[in-house]
Amino acid sequence: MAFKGWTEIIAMQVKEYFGQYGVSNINESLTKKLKSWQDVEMKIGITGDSGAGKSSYINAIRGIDDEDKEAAKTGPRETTVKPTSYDHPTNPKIKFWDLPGIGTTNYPDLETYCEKVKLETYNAFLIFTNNRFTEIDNKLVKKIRSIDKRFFFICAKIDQEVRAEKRKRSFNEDAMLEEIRRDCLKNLVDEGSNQLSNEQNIFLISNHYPDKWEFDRLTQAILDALPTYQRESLILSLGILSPDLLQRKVQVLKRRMWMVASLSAGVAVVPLPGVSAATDLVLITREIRFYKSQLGLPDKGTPGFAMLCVDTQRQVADFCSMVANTSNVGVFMAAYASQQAAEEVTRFIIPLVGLLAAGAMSFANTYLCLKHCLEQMEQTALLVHKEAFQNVQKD
Ligand SMILES: Nc1nc2c(ncn2[C@@H]2O[C@H](COP(=O)(O)OP(=O)(O)O)[C@@H](O)[C@H]2O)c(=O)[nH]1
Ligand SMILES: [Mg+2]
Repeated sequence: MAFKGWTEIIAMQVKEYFGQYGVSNINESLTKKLKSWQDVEMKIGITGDSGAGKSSYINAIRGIDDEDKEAAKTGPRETTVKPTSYDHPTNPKIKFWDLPGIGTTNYPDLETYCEKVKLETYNAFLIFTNNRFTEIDNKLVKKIRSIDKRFFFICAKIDQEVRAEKRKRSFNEDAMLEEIRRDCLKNLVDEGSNQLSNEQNIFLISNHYPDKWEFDRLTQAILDALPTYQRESLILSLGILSPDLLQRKVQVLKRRMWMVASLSAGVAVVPLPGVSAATDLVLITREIRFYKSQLGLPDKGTPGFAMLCVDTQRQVADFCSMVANTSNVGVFMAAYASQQAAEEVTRFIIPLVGLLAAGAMSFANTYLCLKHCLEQMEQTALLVHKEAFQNVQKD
């Protein structure tokens, strides 16, 4: 049966949740859970050589320009003298901490550094280098490892190095990157010459070209280093930078669907004459708008929209008009509500949560509508990303 795979998945998610929390105050607790990604706190510590591109990285990952009012100050002579935190633009609970380098006046040695910076309060560390990792970096890594935190080594400004080397007739980019990686690795050793890290933890990036080299691999690695709840929160907080991240967003959004569907079913259980259908649509419209912003579909009239080809513009415009008001979402829902599919889902849901039985049809239809909509939006978002990427390449 075509629906079996995913109906079983929702069935499991619903069962687990209801098993754990019961069904009392279900509306309140699900509404809270849907918003909870914004409440997860996280601190990413960014440290290393001055001028190595730390502040520029913070701006790049936050998706803002170096010259924005909110941006971390960057420049050849701009040095961070005390730890400064930068909020994520869409989620202020996520903080990137621009930490001063060890060996600067206020932090002459590792001991003073650890005491003032309080390493244990961070979730992960990024260590930037100008050209090679030094003994002090290695001591810091040992310390970070001893408190069981994850760390990544970053060589930024790869664009600069590639540009400089390109002048040579024998230039081979892959060989050059491999050599930089090997050189970094050679210096990442403790006093007993034991390797402190492997190649996987070294990232060659450019803050000025985040869609090239290993910027995206670094984003994925940071996400993978976090516990699930922090990972999901960060995935939803990041702007779209790559197809991989887009797919991760879709996965996280899919895991929310049953909650939205349960809320819509909950409304149906307590019928408020003339209100329940409208309330459902408000909830669903809000969620579909969330998909649209999460997947980075541009609004009509924006420069991002203008750059797309005509066919993609048409697809994006269709989504824009759909989410413009609840009645358009209602029309969309009516078109995709499938009796057969809904009955299929309903059969799974009723035995699981008796209280939801009366709203099981509403659950199924909401779920199917959201699923269909997200899948369509994902396809369009991939096109948008591809075309935006092609435009960057042309620059
Ligand atoms: N070409 C290039 N320049 C960069 C890159 N990252 C930073 N820079 C430049 O390097 C200088 C120092 O960067 P900044 O982020 O302030 O370094 P920080 O001291 O480690 O915070 C600035 O002029 C940046 O514009 C990069 O990836 N590529
Ligand atoms: Mg700086």
